[in-house]
Amino acid sequence: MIQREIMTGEETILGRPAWWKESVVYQVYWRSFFDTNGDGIGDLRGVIEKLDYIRSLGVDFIWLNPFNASPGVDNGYDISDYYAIAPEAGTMADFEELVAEAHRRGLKIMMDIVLNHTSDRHPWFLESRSSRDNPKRDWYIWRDPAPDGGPPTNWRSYFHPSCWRFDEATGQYYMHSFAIGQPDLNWANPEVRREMYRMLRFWLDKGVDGLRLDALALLAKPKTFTDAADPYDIRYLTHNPGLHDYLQEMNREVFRHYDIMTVGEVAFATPEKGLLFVDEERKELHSLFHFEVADEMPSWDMVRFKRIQRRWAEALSGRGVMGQFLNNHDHTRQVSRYGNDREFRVQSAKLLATMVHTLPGIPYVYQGEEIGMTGVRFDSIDDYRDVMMKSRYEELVAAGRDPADALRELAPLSRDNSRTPMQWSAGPNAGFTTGTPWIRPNPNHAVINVEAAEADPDSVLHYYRKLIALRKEHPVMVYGDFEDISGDDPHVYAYVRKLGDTVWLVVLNHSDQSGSFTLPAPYAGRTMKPVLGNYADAGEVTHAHTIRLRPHEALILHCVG
Ligand code: ISL
Ligand code: CA
Repeated sequence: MIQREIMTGEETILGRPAWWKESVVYQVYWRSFFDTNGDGIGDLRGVIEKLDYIRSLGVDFIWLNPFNASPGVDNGYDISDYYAIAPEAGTMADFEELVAEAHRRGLKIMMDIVLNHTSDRHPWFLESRSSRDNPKRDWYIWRDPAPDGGPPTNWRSYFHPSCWRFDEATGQYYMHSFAIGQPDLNWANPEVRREMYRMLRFWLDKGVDGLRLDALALLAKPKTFTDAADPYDIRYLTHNPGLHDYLQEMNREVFRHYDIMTVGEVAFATPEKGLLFVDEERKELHSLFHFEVADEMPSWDMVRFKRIQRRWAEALSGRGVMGQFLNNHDHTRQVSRYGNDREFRVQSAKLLATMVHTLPGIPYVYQGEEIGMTGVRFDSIDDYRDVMMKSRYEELVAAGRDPADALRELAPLSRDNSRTPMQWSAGPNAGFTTGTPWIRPNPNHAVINVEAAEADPDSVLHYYRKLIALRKEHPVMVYGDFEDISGDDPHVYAYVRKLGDTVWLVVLNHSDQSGSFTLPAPYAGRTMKPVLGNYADAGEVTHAHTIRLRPHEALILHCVG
């Protein structure tokens, strides 16, 4: 907890102080984290065994990707029983032990809740599809075929050319915004909403401390089911009328009765739309992830990134909170996608971390990011596992694309880049499993692994620990206001965080070349002490007007004079 005395009444960028605003979240994709029973799949007992490691990072929350019963069409985001644990993840006793053991270490557990759809094997859907007049028919989205017998609209799904699947038995189509095995729930039906709130309370009553709410922007469906002008621009599936009524009801029925943190996964959120989810006055969510970077900025573009950060800081300032992240289980590893994972991998990984942890918002660390893990390039589609990757590959090849060409195009942004096993050691299967891993490890686990990082004082891992520890003692990182003082410089990102009389300057040289930054007034000529730097010899800056920067150099400076 950050000391309070300096916070009373001060206007801060994250608004009034709250414990959850001071959090750092570590995302555990448990099926790739650590396998304890040799079946080649990570499990909850594996998370239990690694709790001391997670604790050693200094993080507050563990975000677990879904572990409910699921046929695994979309690696657990297709749930067939919200009240059961997937057998490959473990048992309810394992989950309860994980919560207890995490709490014993001062760690909180954030569950990943899939509200928009279930598995097509869920009993609710089996009932719904059994007949047109089944009481659960209206729990899902069913429509008659179009006049030509085809799908009701031309809408695509995230994974397939159409979001409609014809059901022979009842002669109607059902809607699936994602995989065919993920039928969308009908949130306009109060029975569905009531049941989902009951499910949330079940898990919160077990001691869950946070909720990551999956695909939240899709809960409300378009008012009219008519063809989209551009079926590829799937914005029409998101931010439809009624969405905020559902979230305000969810807050009234569930969230406000627990001392938790919620974070919404909100695709296609702009700062203006995002504020509607997290404005504290509106009592919906505590925080959100937007995707203006991860979904809409395919490769690094510093100027675009700066503008996105400025717009979000201005829109949310003092009113709402966002999560800061550059990768997760859906988005390839940040040092490969947005940094330099070759000759400057270590410095680049540290620079990106410094940026995520010093920009306004709650920082998220995706497993393996803390040791600078990189994306992967498998040379056969058979080595990939992700339903999104495989269905897009099939679509391209069916359209006549050369298979090798299709693979080359899809590989860089494949979600499997982030799903290869956590690299614990240089040993077999990266120390992840004694069995056959469900997905091949990245061959570079021979050099990039936790064991090697622990032994190397200059490793990315030790840097993450220092960076996260800073947050616990310096409220300026959490609550300080934010001013970008580097304009549209395409390589150097420099911004000020200020809280009371504490002034920090963060200077980042996102480039393979050396660079420099000329300090604008009133910082020119000041004396600045290094708080943290990613080159061992980061020195004091005295009466400087220009700061010289090495390739991918990151500096956090405290203005003292
Ligand atoms: O990966 C994306 C597209 O680039 C994201 O937009 C993502 O697909 C979308 O925001 C929803 O993701 C979530 O729901 C999906 C699941 O496949 C993802 O793993 C999950 O993060 C369906 O449940
Ligand atoms: Ca296992």
